[in-house]
Amino acid sequence: MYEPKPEHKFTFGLWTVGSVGRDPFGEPVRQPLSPVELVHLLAEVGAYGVNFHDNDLVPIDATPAERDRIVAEFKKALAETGLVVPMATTNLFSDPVFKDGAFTSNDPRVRAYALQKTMRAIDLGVELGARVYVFWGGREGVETDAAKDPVEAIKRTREAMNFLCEYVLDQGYDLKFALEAKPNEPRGDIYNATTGHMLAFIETLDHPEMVGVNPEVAHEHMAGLNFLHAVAQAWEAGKLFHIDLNDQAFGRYDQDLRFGSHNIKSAFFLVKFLEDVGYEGSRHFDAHAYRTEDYEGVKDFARGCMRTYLILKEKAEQWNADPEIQALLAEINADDGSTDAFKGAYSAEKAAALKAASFDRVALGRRGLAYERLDQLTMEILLGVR
Ligand code: DIG
Ligand code: MN
Ligand code: MN
Repeated sequence: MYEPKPEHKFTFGLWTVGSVGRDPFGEPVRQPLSPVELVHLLAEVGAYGVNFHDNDLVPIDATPAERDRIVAEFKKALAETGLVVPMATTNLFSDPVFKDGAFTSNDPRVRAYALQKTMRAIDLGVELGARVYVFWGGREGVETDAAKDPVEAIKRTREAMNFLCEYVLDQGYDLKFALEAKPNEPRGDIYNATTGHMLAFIETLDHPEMVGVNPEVAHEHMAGLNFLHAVAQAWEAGKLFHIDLNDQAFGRYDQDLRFGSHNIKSAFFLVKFLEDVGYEGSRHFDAHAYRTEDYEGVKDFARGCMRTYLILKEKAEQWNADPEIQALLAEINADDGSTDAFKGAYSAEKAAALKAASFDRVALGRRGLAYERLDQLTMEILLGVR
């Protein structure tokens, strides 16, 4: 029961199970594992795929010969384990050169270097089979708005994304871009702070059809938002190109907790949505184990992400099949047909008929909607007593 299989498309970044447990107030607690060792660890726990930032795999100062050796060894581990690489991304946030951002840096040389680094990282990702390329602008922000004009920052980001879309087209790569929002941390405020901001920004690009979003649970929660609503809006717009699953207490720093370990109810409605709509992308866990853990604990973390997803998937099937829940939903959404004449596209006749129509406002306001019963039934499924 709840054993991960390839068709579940569970993926992890090298940086997730490879996290050595460093935090702003503490040194690493785990010895680093090589990308090859991490691929074997992910295979052992039953993952489908592995993702990476360029420098998770190839150190930023590696020579071309070292790069080729590392890539060859990584490919060998992928072949041995059967793991695939659905997504790749660029580290444009760790090296000091990006301390004031990459694409939005005030230094044009840094902006140019960021483009060069990203093109090379895209080449590497495509070489390893990636079809989705994530952009998380962790340093694209400010601590003081004295430093940068936010309009200029938007224009620089747009220029970079347009350039890179043209690069992908020029190279003939089968690659889609997924933009990941976060409201803050490590910068005081990060531009394009939520998935909603990203959806608006995408429409201003030269090739919006190539660009979607990669919403992350923790990041929308940090903004105090309902993650399901962000995902649903992205899906409805045809822009849910990838997703970062984890968990997060509201009002905290980016915890990147094991999926479903903090907000079971919101995780349930998210899994139900992804399964109900037939989302076919990766279920990517951008999370890491508690700093207290050794590598056996890291495996527990990875297994827990996948098990919880599968348990909630089964709960969603139970919810969809529950006769009392379905009867309540039918009652709640009943339509007596009395407004059919007003539905659909506007017409002057419809407007005139609607303006002349009469409604029993008081009676409509008195109607009880049974959401308490509906939610209690949901909770009882989640609590395992139904
Ligand atoms: C952080 O949430 C970011 C980075 O880990 C990475 O660039 C992206 C990919 O999932 N998520
Ligand atoms: Mn995060
Ligand atoms: Mn993420």
